Amino acid sequence: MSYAYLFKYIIIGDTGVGKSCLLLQFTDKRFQHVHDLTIGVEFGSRMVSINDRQIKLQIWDTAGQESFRSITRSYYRGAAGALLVYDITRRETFEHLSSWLEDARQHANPNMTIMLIGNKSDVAHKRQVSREEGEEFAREHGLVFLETSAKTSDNVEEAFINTASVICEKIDDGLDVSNESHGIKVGYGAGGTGANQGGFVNPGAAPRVGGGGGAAGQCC
Ligand SMILES: Nc1nc2c(ncn2[C@@H]2O[C@H](COP(=O)(O)OP(=O)(O)OP(=O)(O)O)[C@@H](O)[C@H]2O)c(=O)[nH]1
Ligand SMILES: [Mg+2]
Repeated sequence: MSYAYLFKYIIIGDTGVGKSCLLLQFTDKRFQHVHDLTIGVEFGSRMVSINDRQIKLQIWDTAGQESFRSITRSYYRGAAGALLVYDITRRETFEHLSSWLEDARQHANPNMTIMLIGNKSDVAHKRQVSREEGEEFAREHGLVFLETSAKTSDNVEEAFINTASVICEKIDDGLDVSNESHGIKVGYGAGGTGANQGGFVNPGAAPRVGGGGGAAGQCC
């Protein structure tokens, strides 16, 4: 299936916050109850439509465990968007956000759009971080913010699609799409491969995205 643009995303945040479940809900509309610890990095992709333009999202789901942190860092390069996820029922995952942001600022390109996500909104009775605190953190650090539930799918579409809309706005404002470090590839007819794909990637093999030809134009 052809696409106008491909955007590369990464999903980051502490182990167990629901990164893989968010991806699974977005690509397959399924929820997984067990914590199937991500080893290294996994990926999925899906087409979305933003103002009638087909955008392919290529999403890299990273391992939150500390021991994988150096591998995760190698995936920031060339990402157009990041979902930075914490668990609203575990305060320490919110407290670690600054350290994740520091990594992102150090290793990602400065134009990367970061969406802050407070996940597990369905278990509000165990909430340890208020919505207001999430909003405040996002405001302070210039991030977009949403609370989601990978279980009920609440706001999951919005998290991925709103991030793409912000990237589209940046393209319309003149972001250089020919610079592969921006994590954007210009489509070329039937170059896309369709929705709902996933797979496992050798943790040692850093992805290479971008460098696509074609004229830059209005995105959305
Ligand atoms: N109630 C509820 N549970 C969730 C939600 N999202 C994830 N979980 C559960 O949280 C646990 C961890 O989810 P994962 O998606 O595997 O977490 P992860 O962030 O990918 O963890 P790592 O791969 O170790 O970094 C699993 O038991 C999920 O079922 C949610 O929105 N609501
Ligand atoms: Mg995972």
